[in-house]
Amino acid sequence: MPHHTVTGLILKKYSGFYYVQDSTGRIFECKLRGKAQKQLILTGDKAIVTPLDEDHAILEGIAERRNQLNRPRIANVDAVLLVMANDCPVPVPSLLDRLLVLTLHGGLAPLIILNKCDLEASEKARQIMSVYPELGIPVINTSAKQRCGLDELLKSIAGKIAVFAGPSGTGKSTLLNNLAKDLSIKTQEVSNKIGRGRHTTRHVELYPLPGGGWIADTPGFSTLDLPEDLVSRQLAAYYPEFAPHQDICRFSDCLHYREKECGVKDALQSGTVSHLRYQNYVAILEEVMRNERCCR
Ligand SMILES: Nc1nc2c(ncn2[C@@H]2O[C@H](COP(=O)(O)OP(=O)(O)OP(=O)(O)O)[C@@H](O)[C@H]2O)c(=O)[nH]1
Ligand SMILES: [Mg+2]
Ligand SMILES: [Zn+2]
Repeated sequence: MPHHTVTGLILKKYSGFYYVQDSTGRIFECKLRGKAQKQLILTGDKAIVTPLDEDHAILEGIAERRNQLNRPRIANVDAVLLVMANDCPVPVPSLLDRLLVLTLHGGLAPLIILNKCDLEASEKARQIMSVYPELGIPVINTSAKQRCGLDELLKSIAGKIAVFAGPSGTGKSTLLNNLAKDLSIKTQEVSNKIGRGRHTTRHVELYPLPGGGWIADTPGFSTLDLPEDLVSRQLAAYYPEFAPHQDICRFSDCLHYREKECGVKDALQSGTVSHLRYQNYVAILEEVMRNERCCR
């Protein structure tokens, strides 16, 4: 007798098991059917499973993926939450711009979270507030500590798959703990380990949000590789504020770098384009050009 299959979302992979949540909220611990399936299955993939009982199922396969992030490894992401802190640590705008380039290059929607708004804003945090919202990149102020701004954040990611990214110590895990609805899976998993008190993010896991949607944590980082397939000509496209000035550039393939008669550099002189953003653009551009020269 053929069993009926159901579809669900892969919340995590753990010790050879896949945890799949169906539309009614049931979570199945799944084993992959046979050894035939060699394809990489990721957290965030839409799975087709055959339930065996209330809690167990066989993972038959996955549906086509909309997109895939490599850090963390997760599929079908709708929003990347770039978390910076008002202070402690002070935001690093060059890292933020690299994250933005990476996010936009992946075709994903970025959202900046400026956490720790209970602390006085550092100079760099004020810069972020003055530059990015004008570019159409939303900035949400939060305090995980005082539980401020969390409703606005929840509203902007409702029904979506969102993932945190950003430097260490900015409060990603604290935000997650304050946002996620049901941390039973997480608690369970910590106790399985060698009794470590702190939750260490070694695998990618989606946590359900109140009001629908899921969120994943990522360990922080201080450096970030650029996408391997990013070419110098593409980069300006990830700087939306350059667009209105490019028509004035003398060369249609202007990189807004060493060229003369460049509309973007004119806009920089007149203050329409921010120096901070342009500096970061040039730094990334030079790195991409170096890679193009030596590695391609
Ligand atoms: N003042 C203040 N401190 C906060 C806030 N959110 C988090 N913290 C503190 O900041 C420190 C780092 O928080 P985490 O949540 O571990 O930071 P993280 O981004 O997950 O760091 P990594 O996992 O290393 O990437 C902890 O001591 C938190 O208590 C906040 O809104 N305000
Ligand atoms: Mg963390
Ligand atoms: Zn130009």
